[in-house]
Amino acid sequence: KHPFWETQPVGQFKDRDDTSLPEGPIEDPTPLSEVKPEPYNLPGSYEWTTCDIDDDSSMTEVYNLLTNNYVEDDENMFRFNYSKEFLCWALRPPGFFKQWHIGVRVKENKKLVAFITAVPARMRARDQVILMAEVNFLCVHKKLRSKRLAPVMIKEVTRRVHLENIWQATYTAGVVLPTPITSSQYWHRSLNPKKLIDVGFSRLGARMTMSRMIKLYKLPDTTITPGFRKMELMDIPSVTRLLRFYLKQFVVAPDFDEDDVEHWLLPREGVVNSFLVESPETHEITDFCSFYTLPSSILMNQSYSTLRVAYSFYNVARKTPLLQLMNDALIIAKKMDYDVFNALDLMHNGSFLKELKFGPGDGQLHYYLYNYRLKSTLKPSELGLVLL
Ligand code: YNC
Ligand code: MG
Repeated sequence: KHPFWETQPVGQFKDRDDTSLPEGPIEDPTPLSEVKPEPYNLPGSYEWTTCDIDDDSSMTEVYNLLTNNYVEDDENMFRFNYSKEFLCWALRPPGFFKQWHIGVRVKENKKLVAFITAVPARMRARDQVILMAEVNFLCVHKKLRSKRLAPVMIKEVTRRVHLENIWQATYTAGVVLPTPITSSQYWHRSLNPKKLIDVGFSRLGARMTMSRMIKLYKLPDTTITPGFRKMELMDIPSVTRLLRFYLKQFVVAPDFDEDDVEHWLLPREGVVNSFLVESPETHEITDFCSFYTLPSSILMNQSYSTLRVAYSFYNVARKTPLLQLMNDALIIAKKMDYDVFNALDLMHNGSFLKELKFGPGDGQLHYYLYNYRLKSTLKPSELGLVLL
């Protein structure tokens, strides 16, 4: 059923109920001298390329490939439209490797037709902290699908990760592969219900009118929590402490240090937004929330070409109730003119989704580990990881 994945060190469906298998790495590392030094073979008319994210013309090639060929919803109405600024952020975290930004070109005309990336990240699984690769942006041009190019790309990124002496990876996909560590669901909170209906993102339910709908999703103009403000450079130590403390409780979560927090959570216009609560009395940082910006192209609409979408990232409510903190995040997102706010049912998100009028989306996002076995499937609430 999965001729490629069955050959890989991942949890296999046949072993699902085998509780005798130990938790941890599936295969031991091999000496670096045994890692294949040259790239895998591609079909004759294609060649490998390393995409230089710093170079504007190669960035444009990557941007165009993804804009036209990356992930769509089941009905092919929307397609992710990661911005160049977002891609620069996602692909250049602390310690990134240029050679992990991998492209495939047509030899004859040098056209970029496929892409895959990895970035390093310290990940904790129970009490083990492991340096892993986060694999993302796997994309094959629409005209080259189903030719088994994806397995070659996955093997090549694996080889380049191994060359850095890294043997585990994490990734997410909308498709079921052997074997998810958890499966989560997206929930959507309308901010601009009229546009969402006009573009076919939402539908007016029975006994619902446009004006009732607009009223239902109305939000105040200003945030409610005293001391709620944008995160700044000086907040990095407090935010790191808050986040590290919070993420401890999950079975799998990133192990963020101050450099990671600076990279992943310091606000970047049009890419990532972070807010916190500074106690007006003690000036202590008590709570934190963040969301990233990932618009979707609207594929067939006369009036609109893009959906402005905010995605919940990491949120920590220590003093402010999470419900109130996330309501403030919605208020800010609405003011910033996002059309919809998305959140997965991970971490403690399940506790506010219904009350804050998020509705369940269709389709799931499956989380995977490469070369690391967990004894059992996690509940989404046991996972403390958001991938981009
Ligand atoms: C997928 N999303 O099952 P089997 S997510 C992983 N992730 O293999 P072909 C996938 N594997 O089942 P196509 C996958 N989708 O026969 C398919 N596969 O064992 C498997 N879509 O290959 C599939 N981006 O080349 C099958 O398929 C084999 O031409 C079939 O290409 C697939 O970034 C794809 O959804 C996804 O661009 C490239 O459909 C193409 O269809 C496409 O014949 C639109 O491939 C965009 C899209 C995927 C987004 C993502 C995470 C990727 C993770 C990859 C795995 C990383 C493993 C860890 C490596 C480092 C290890 C260390 C250390
Ligand atoms: Mg293919």
